[in-house]
Amino acid sequence: MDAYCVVLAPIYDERSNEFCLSCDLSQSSFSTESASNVETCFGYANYTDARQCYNGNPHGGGHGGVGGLMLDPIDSCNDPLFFLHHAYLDKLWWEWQMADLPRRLYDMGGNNTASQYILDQAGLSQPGGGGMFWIMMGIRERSRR
Ligand SMILES: [Cu+2]
Repeated sequence: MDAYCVVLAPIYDERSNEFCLSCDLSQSSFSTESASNVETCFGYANYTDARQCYNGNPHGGGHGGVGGLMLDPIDSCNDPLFFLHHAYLDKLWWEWQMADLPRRLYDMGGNNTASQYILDQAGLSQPGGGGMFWIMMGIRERSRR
């Protein structure tokens, strides 16, 4: 298969000077976004269970179904499909909240940080370890160049 590069904008990327869109469509991953899975998530009554369900599938199914750049936990936001996918997840989330207002607006639980896997990919540590401060300082330094 030929590889094509779509350069969206001149952005800084430590791994290369060119940032390419890529995909590797997977029907099996897309199928995890089925209506029945979405209904299963909608059926959870508390934030912790619903969040875990939505985050697994349909969230993971959208990333995995497109593949390529959308699988990158840090850079997937550079793919325009990321915003289409996450706008849909926001819609699903709002529908879940509206099913039991106002209780679901304030229901919280679990971690309020990214998973350790995501933090590892970004070179970050859990908050409280001082790592975030130095990462933020690095971003600030980078933006001055
Ligand atoms: Cu996502």
